[in-house]
Amino acid sequence: MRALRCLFLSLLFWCGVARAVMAQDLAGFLEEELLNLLGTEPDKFYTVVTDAIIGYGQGGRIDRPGIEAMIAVRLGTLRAGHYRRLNLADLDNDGSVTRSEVGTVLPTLSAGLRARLVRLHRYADEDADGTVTTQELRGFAEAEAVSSMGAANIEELRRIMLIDLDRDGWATLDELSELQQIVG
Ligand SMILES: [Ca+2]
Ligand SMILES: [Ca+2]
Repeated sequence: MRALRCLFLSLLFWCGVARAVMAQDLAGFLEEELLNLLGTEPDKFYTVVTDAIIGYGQGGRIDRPGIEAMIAVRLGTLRAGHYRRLNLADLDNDGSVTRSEVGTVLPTLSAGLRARLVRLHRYADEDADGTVTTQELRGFAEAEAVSSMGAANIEELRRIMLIDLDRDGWATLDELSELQQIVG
């Protein structure tokens, strides 16, 4: 009986050692970049990862193409909004917004929106020829979308893949829990 108890205790001890070694290996496995990322605001990053996996992943996991798709969807929504802010003045629907079209629309807008439309038109008209071409409008919408979403936030979304501890190409909720246990 005593021998059995010893065996049991010794098993418990070695299981503990094995777990500690595994945790250490995993911690060593974590890239410095990830630790830096977690260092400042780990909870914020955990939320970003959870939202991404639940919102855009499948079966509790997400891969690199899934993350790129998520970024594209978010940017697309923002781009459409910014595009619309200027495109509402494309009265002849030819894809370009001229200064004269803006002038026609202005009286129908509130004072705040009038100033905004003029400002946006001037800003989007890259070559300052008075017409915002389709190309200029698209460039403007894209730049505004990236700026709204924040280049740093986009990069943070791409860094979600750093939690892929077993390097199988999927960032999973299980790996996130594992990471939370190691890092705290
Ligand atoms: Ca037009
Ligand atoms: Ca132009």
